[in-house]
Amino acid sequence: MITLYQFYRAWGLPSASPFCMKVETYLRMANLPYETKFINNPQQAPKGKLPYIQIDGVNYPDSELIIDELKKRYGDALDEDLTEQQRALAVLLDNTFCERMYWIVVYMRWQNDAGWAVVKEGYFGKLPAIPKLFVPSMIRKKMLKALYLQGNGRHSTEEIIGLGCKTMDALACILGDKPYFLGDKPTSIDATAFAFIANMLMSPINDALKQHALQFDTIKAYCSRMWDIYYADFPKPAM
Ligand SMILES: N[C@@H](CCC(=O)N[C@@H](CS)C(=O)NCC(=O)O)C(=O)O
Repeated sequence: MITLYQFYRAWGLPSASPFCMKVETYLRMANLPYETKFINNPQQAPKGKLPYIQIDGVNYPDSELIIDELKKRYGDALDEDLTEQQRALAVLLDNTFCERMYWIVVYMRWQNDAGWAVVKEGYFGKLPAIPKLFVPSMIRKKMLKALYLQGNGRHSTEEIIGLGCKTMDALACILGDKPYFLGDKPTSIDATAFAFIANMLMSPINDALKQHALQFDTIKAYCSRMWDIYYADFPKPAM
């Protein structure tokens, strides 16, 4: 049995962490039976970040390495028909979501004050009174430091929204009128794409980036389609 360790569910999403949602979506897409264990503190994870999975007592951290491991162990039926060029595009799309979009989402959640107000309540609202006094600001400080070191933390909100919209335009162009990112059939890159797109379109943070993405009917329909197929057991959040 595969055990997926991830954050507690939030905002009506399978996870407010796009990386956790990416792995859970992949498990569902690949029809791999799994159980979920929820934890609050990523310091308990092998590399201090979530998600990680456990198979036969062995831990595998990092969404990309997890999916590589799952493909190696259980086969890769989802991607078997892809051409070499499509496989290459999938790698670049994964990099775009996980390395570019992620830091834009992090900025809009932790550095932008409007996003932070929603995150503070959504992530920490249920903490007992004493930790609630210092845990949110402690973690925000850590995230702001990470953003500063990564570089996005040095930009204004307007600059970040501009960069995010540019990437969203490119993603909408690649999706085009296709039902899935690489064609008529869902492939493993859709686990990543859907996790990030849902985390932007279905989160309660109503920023300019979300408003921009919502202008693409194709992106909205994609998000809705993926939800209906893979999360029919969850109520669908509004967009
Ligand atoms: N490269 C990792 C990134 C995972 C990641 O950044 N997870 C975040 C949540 S979205 C986390 O656990 N952060 C906790 C921390 O940095 O302390 C992956 O693909 O799984």
